[in-house]
Amino acid sequence: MRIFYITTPIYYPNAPPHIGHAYTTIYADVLARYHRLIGDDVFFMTGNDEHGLKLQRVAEKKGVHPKELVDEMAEVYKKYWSLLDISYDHFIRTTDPYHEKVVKEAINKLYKKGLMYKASYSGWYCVDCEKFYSPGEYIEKEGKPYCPIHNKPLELLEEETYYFKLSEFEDYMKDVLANKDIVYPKSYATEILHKIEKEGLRDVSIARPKERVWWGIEVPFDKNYTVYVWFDALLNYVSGIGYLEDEEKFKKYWPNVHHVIGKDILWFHTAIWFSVLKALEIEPPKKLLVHAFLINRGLKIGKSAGNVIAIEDLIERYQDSDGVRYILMRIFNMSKDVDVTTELFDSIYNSELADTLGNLVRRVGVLAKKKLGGKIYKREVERELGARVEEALEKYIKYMNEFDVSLAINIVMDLLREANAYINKTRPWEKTDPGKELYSLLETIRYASIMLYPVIPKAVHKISEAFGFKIVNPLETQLGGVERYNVVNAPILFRKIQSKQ
Ligand code: ME8
Repeated sequence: MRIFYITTPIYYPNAPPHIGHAYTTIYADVLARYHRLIGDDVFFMTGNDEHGLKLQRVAEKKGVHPKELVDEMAEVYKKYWSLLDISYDHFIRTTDPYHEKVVKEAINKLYKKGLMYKASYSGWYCVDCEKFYSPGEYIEKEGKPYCPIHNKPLELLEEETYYFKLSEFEDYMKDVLANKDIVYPKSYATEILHKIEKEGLRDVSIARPKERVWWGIEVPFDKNYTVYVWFDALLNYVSGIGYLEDEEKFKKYWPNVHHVIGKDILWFHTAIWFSVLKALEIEPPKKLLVHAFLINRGLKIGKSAGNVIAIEDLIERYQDSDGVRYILMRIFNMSKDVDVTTELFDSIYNSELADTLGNLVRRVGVLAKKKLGGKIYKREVERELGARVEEALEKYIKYMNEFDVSLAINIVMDLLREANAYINKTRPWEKTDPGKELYSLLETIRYASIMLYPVIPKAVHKISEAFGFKIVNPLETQLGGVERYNVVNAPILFRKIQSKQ
């Protein structure tokens, strides 16, 4: 059995998740569901990044203890993920005791290896990114340094801290980025490689004085410091599968880890994460899947830009999680930012889910009941349509294995369009026994449904119940594999959206 471990970033619970977080999490969920469908042993992990100055400040502003805030927000995140039908196996929180233990042990290991030292640090900090910016990285406004992502003034910090000797990993990082096929799409690896070639790898501060940032994991060898939130957070990917606790579990999943992230956190997930792993004598991840941004009015969608689109509004507009999941996966783009507009979303929903899939299922369901009383026995599948099905499956598997969900979806949509054209051409409603046509169409719908299952699980369950087939591993079924369909109803899966807003 193949093993597939997939992670999302762990999100800052300073606010509820929005469409951008949904974009990443749904993508990871689709890959997790696909791998379960083809029989893999899957472990899918998401969670929250609960320490650090950002959370400390939000809690202070609200007048609550940060732990109270993050406890409450963990439930909020879980609620949203359940609304979106996210099938995670584990929800990790960086305040979980087993995680805190791993962070302390890991930092001790680095200290003992001589990979850390104490020195003073001064630099410009963005609290929203939880990151220092060096000159050349930040933008300037009226002579003042600003965060290029959040467009907010940076804060100047000067303090004694502990450094991690990142510079020692420069050659290692260059080699990994140039020669190992980890980062996908490859252009992101090239981008980081060029940055390292240009600027080198500088040591990074991985501790904060407690008097300033008290909301964090205490540095085990100096109680006046807390661990830098990014160092804490990255380790979730190993603590969540039993690192230093359950060696068997860790050994099983780690060699098969796939991290999904947005491009904003690429530096942390390459230069820093791969180096920390190397320092801990752990192999780099198998794959780092990086996607571009959802943007709105030219800006990355986010709380600070004030252009957030709420998940509940999307679910309401597209009636259920399936509509939202489908739209976001249909536009999913790893390399290019995608502009989010209601017109685009409505048109995908209407033309593909309502008019193409929904319409086909409804028409075939109605015909099957009317013409043959819902009982459609096995016939020879019409050759041309059957060939299209097999071709589509082959391409779908190829794209899904290459993590290209949107291309895989397009393949299925093309197949469904062919099936609609086939009905129009063969006119089964005019025949006394349209058994062959309907069986061919039902087989096409069965295959298309199974292929769409990772994206729209609820709708596919409805189809499978209405028509009487099982959602099985698409690699282990065959055309003509159903002896008899028992069509009990003709569901209306997606109601069209009429109004324009
Ligand atoms: O960075 N378009 O958490 P975060 C696409 N805690 N994706 C978007 C997006 C947008 N407009 N906005 C957010 C953190 N995302 C750290 C991670 S991991 C060890 C620690 C998604 O809450 C995208 O996946 O700021 C991005 O990388 C992530 O949310 C950032 O979430």
